[in-house]
Amino acid sequence: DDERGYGTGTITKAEPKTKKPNLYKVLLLNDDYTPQEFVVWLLEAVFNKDRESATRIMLHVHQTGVGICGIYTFEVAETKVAQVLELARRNEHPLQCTMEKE
Ligand code: TYC
Repeated sequence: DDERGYGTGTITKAEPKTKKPNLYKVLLLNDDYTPQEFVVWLLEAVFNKDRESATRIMLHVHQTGVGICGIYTFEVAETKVAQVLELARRNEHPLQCTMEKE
């Protein structure tokens, strides 16, 4: 728009921004060695789950092999996967975590 002159500006209308971000599921994988309590603690610490949801997700992974911890934009999902792998590594657990486009 031209705010300096009269009648020379182009009239524009802002369209609402409707572009949706790509979303990614963060998946936790089962293994035979990581303690159940560590997985519950991690779901609380990294994914902001309460104890009840964390326990439900952990048991689902334990029983089926894989489960969804949450759905996030790319950078948030990447950060959470990295946090899980670093915490698992620091505690010498083989816990695996990955992300998958929705
Ligand atoms: N299967 C593990 C055990 O019996 C518990 C576990 C649950 C491990 C979920 C990983 O993502 C996982 N100690």
